[in-house]
This record gives sequence, C-alpha cells and structure tokens, in this order.
Amino acid sequence: MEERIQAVLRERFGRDLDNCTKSEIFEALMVITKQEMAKCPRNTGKKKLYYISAEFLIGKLLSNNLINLGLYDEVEKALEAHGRELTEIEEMEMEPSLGNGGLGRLAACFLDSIATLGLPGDGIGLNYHFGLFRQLLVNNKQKEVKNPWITGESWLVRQPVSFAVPFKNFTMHSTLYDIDVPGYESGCNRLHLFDVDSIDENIVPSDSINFDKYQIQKNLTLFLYPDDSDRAGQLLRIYQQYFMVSNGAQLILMECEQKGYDLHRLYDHVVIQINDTHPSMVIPELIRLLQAKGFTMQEAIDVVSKTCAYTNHTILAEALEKWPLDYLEEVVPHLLPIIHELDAQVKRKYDDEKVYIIDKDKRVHMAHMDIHYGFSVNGVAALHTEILKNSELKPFYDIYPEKFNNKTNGITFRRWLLHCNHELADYIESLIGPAFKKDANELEKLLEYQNDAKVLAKLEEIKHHRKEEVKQYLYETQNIHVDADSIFDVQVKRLHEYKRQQMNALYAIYKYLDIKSGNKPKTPITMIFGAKAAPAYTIAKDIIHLILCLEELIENDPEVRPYFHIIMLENYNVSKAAKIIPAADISEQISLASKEASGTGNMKFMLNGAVTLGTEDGANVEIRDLVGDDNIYIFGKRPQDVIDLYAEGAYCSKDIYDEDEEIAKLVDFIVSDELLAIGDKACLERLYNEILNKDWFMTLLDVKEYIATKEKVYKDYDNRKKWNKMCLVNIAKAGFFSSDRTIEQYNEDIWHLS
Ligand code: 26V
Repeated sequence: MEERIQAVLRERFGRDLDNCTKSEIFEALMVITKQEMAKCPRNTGKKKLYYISAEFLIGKLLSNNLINLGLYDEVEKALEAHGRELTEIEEMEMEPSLGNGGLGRLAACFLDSIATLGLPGDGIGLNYHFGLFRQLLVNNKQKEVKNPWITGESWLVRQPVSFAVPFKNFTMHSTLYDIDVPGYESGCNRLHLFDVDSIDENIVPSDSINFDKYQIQKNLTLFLYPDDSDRAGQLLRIYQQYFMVSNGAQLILMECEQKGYDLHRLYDHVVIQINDTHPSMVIPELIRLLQAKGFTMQEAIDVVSKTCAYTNHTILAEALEKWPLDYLEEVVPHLLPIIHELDAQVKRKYDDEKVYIIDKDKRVHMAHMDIHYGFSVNGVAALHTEILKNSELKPFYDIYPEKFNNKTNGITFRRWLLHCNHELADYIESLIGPAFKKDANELEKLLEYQNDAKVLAKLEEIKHHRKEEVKQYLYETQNIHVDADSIFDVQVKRLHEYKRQQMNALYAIYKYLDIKSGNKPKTPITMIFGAKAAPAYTIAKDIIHLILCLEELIENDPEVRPYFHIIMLENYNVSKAAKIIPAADISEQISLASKEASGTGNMKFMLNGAVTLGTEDGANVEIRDLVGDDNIYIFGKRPQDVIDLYAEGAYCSKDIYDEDEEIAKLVDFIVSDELLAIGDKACLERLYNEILNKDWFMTLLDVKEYIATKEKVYKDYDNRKKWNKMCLVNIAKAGFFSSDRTIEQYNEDIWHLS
C-alpha cells in the first residue's frame, strides 16, 4: 500500500509521503479508493431495489469506504510509517449536506447495509450543489450560508446517461453522477444523483442562501429544501421532486429494457421504496411512462401498484405533503389526468373524505396516493407503526390492514462504532472476538463482563479519551474550553419544537439559578447542543438564540462557570456527530411522547455507551425493552395521554405557569434583565410568549419531571461503578439496532430480493 500511495503522489504532484500536504495525501487516497471500488463486483440478482429519497446524508466517505473495502488498517500503517495520521487526512474531505437529519442519515445507513448484505439495490436522489446549508453562529444567532462541497477530486463519477424531463413550458436534460457504495467485505451498489448542466452557482452570494427562485434552469439542484414559505418556493420544490422521480423512473425502465425484462411484470424485477412523500410523484410518473410504451391506464396502474412501497417517517400533520392542484398544473400538467384518475378510483370505492387523494380544497395528499397505490406502508419504530395504525392513518389501516408493517430503524455499525470509536471497537474485539463486526447480536457477549471492575474501568477510560479529543477539537474549531472531567450531557438533532430543546434550555436555567443559590454540583456538567433550524422556522431560531444567550451568560459568570457549562456545536453534521456521540455520557431523547417517529441518534449513543434520558417515544421504547428500566431513564407523559390531550384540546400551558411558581420562575427568566442584556429582545419575548400561550409540544407538562429525573441521572453518574455498568449493558444490547437487521427485515417482508 505504501508504494501504491507513493506512486500516485509522485505521478500527480511529483512528491512523496515525507514532503506532501495533507490534501495531496487525501487526493491520492481517493484515487486509490476509487480504483478499488471500480474493481468491486456489483451486487446483482433477478430483482433490484431502487431506494428513492430526497435526502442521502452520506457524510464523509473516505474512511468508511476504506473500512468496507478492508483497506483501512493497511492505509493507516502506510501513513504512520511516515509520521502521518489517517484521522488528520480524513479532515480534508468536504462534507456534503445532502440531508437534514434522521431521514437522510437512515437512507445512507441503509445503502451501506444493502450493499453489505450483497443485495442489489441503488439509491436515487439529487445532486444538490450547496446541500442544506452551512450554519454559522454569529451574534448568538444562526446564520445560513451555502455549503459548496463538490471539489475537484470528488466521489461523483459522471455517467454517459441523460434523460429529458418535461415541464409545462420547457424540457430539462439531466446529467447523472454516481457514487459507488461498497459493502463491508461484500459487493458494490450505487447512489445515483441527478443534476443539470445549466445550474449556475453564481446566482447565490457567498454570504447567504438567497437566490432567484424563478430561474429553474439555473437553480434546480442548488439547495435541498429551498425556502418554501412562498409560492415560488413551493413550485421550486415540485420542480425538484418531479425532476428526481422522472429521472429515477426513466433510469429504472431503461435498466429493465436493457436486461430484456417484460415491463408487464415490472414488479418481478423491481421494487421501489418511496422514502417519505418527497418522491411520491414517482407513482403517476411511472404510470405515464408505461402508457407511453403502450400500456392502458389500468394496466399501468396495476403494475405500478405492485412495484411501489412507502415508508412514513412522521406523524406531524404539517410535515405530510399536500400540494395544491393548481401548483401541480403549473409545473407538471401531464400528470394531472393520471392523478385525477387515481383519485376518481378511490372516490368510487370509498365514501370517506379522509382517504381521498384530492381533498375538497383541491390539495393532493401525497401520502394518500402512496398508500392506495403502493403495496406496503411501513412505520419506523414499533410505537410509531401502532400510532399510524390506530390513529394517524386509521382509516387506511381499516381498508388495507395487510399493507401495514413495522420496520424499526437501524444504524450502520461500520460508521457508528468501527469508524467513530476505533478504541472501543478494538477493546470489544479483545473481549469477545471479531464476530460482532458481522453479526451485531454478538455484542450481547459483553454482558459476561458487567460486574468485571477491570472492564468497567477500561470503558470509563475509553470514554474519557473521547472527551479529551472533543476538548481538543472544540478548542481548535470554536475556541471553546471544555472540561474533559465533566459530565457530557448531549442533545444533538434537528431543531424542532417537538424535540423540545427548549425544555433542556429550561433545565439549564434551573441549574444556573440553583448554582447561584449555592448548590454546587459534585461533578461539573457540560451541556452540549448541536442543531440546525430550518431557515424560515422562526421559533426554532429563537430557541437557538436562547441557548446561545445562556451559553454567554454562564461563560461570563465566574461563580457558575467552574461547575456548569453550555456549548452549542456550530454546523452540526455527520462528522461532528461521529466525534461527539462517542464522548457522551447522557443521550437526551426528550421529544413529546408520540411525536418522534423513531429517532436514530438514540441508537448511536447507546452503541457508544451513553445512557438515555428520554420520554416514552419512538425507538426509546424499544431501547428500554432491551436494556430494562435499570439502564435507562424514562420520564414524562405517556404517548396515549398526549394523544388524548390533543384530542380533547385540553392542554393549556398558561394554567401550568399560573399554578406553579417554580415553573413560572424558569419561563420568566427567558425575558429576565440578565438575558435581555445579552440577547435580542424581540426573539426572547417571542419565545417567551410562545411557551406561555401556545406551547404546542407541551414543554411545561413534562418540565418538572424532567428536572427531577435529570438530577437523579447526575447523582447516579457519581456512582461510577453503577454508571459504567449501565454503559456496558447499553452497548451489549445495541445489536438489535444494526441497520443490517432492519434491511434483512425489509427484504424478508417487502422487497423479496433474490
Ligand atoms: C419535516 C418538516 C417539514 C416542514 C416543517 C415541519 C417538519 C417536521 C418534520 C419533518 C421531518 C419529516 C420526516 C423526518 O425527517 N422524519 C424522521 O425520520 C427519521 C428516520 O426514520 C426518524 O428517526 C425521526 O424520528 C423522524 O423525525
């Protein structure tokens, strides 16, 4: 390997490992990795999966690809011989932000597992030049700028494939870029990202994410989720979605025709997994394309209905897409006769408005189309699927009970253990052997060591090493000094009111006031946040502002600072997750019960030996069932209580505020003189009023129990033996959450790939 790296360096840069730059080494390693991937056999079979998704949050790829190709150790050694470190070289890679959070990261974990299991399955998405956005923290506020991640030497490989995509007034021609997805000691699949040559990156200034939303030819693939708070923004999203699915559908049919398959039996050779509703237009588009090949409308509908399967990722009504019919008319008028026919068939059969595709306000419910014209509907955690069946999608479950199934999410252990925590992975291997790398359930063998003081001490030591690394990293990147001997209490995820970062901030206020009144914690506490807020989501940005103001307040208070610290990671992304999660002691999973479909961060923390502090929500429920009540902290109202409260319209945060002085004190602090001296009055007052008068996600309902439980968690932390044992049990029980298991279940129950 050493000679091979030297040869590429000499040829490309006229240098060698002793005198080249880090970015030159990075480029050389990319060249070698790409050569290896090109040699990697493609997974093949009689039937192929196409996973269509608006998001693929793949993160940096170099190390993961090296691990999966079995080259990581060799490369590391070759570099070490010249005093170079692979971890430093990894930092050179730009991170694509082709996703928002769990939904996109899940798609990336799935691609890894699909390839690893040797199944033929490709991803289909868009090649957003600037991704979501890069977050800067300026004056205690989030500022969004573009994230140009496509550099000279990139993983994207341009393909000689292009399709014409018709819109109402013009046609656009795509370009296809592929990224190879190597499985772990297995064959390769591909991620197909469609793009357009006419994109003009220069229409976006360097210090913002604003651009002319009407210039579709120039802007189509600039950003994931461009601001859709106005009509032009919503139209642009429809342009993007249609462009994605039309290209995807054309690619699928092309591949089938090349293989000589009979399209009347498309479902024998193809399964399309629709990841949330962004790709839902693939259904009418495939029908249209099959009609163009001579199918009758009904033949096409029947074939497509047996080919498409839908995954639901949220029960939040505002997140379920409903496009106005006239917007679709403006962008894709040729789909309307098909959508009308799909809706007419539903209306002929069912006399219930709740299952119509086109509602009385002439809006097209994308999820409804998926459920009627797909053969499978799955939720992403046991509780979530039950809520779909029993309340959110009940009218559909009554019609199609056989379509509904659960597939509890998972994460790839290659990235979330082997790569992000080598030391822990190596130590586990020294205890139970290497089999857990292929079969995650083997981790249970660790339970043998749950009372072994030496093993528990070693786990504590490894955690401390990760904290030291975070300390160094935060100092270098954000000039922040953290105490590696403090408790790392971490909440990292999209910013949304239902995830209740604001409740954690109220805890921070509680702790601040408690310390001010003389109660000093035995072990110092570091509360770590990381979150991006959607650019048009005002309250979410106000919550970030509150956290940053609290950070500043405490930073400058010598009475409190030695015991308590709040920090916010800037631009939280996959590589920051890979650093912070292995260093965490406490995993904050505090969404309002029933609202978090699954969560996948919770699984990553558990695998790295953090203990969950969470509500009875999403996959937290399954974590609790696995580790038992002694190894997790569950608090708050239960899902059914919350569902009932919504149904009765019975929740009133102002009543709680009026009746409980202690809660009132915390809420009032948001607009206290101390915070107003630091922050923006309008933002803090808006947030204060929101919590007092709306509090749609019931923060005040759970805040007291949350505070009490967290106090107990901190106290238990000081019993080091007990705590370390909890960490061990969490790691040992994490095997169920391997995405290899999830994918085996998708294949067994839905895809039937052979
Ligand atoms: C989207 C939007 C867009 C409009 C404003 C409000 C809103 C709220 C939520 C969403 C996200 C919808 C889909 C999503 O990302 N779901 C996440 O999927 C993960 C993978 O299944 C799962 O672990 C998370 O619990 C779920 O929130």
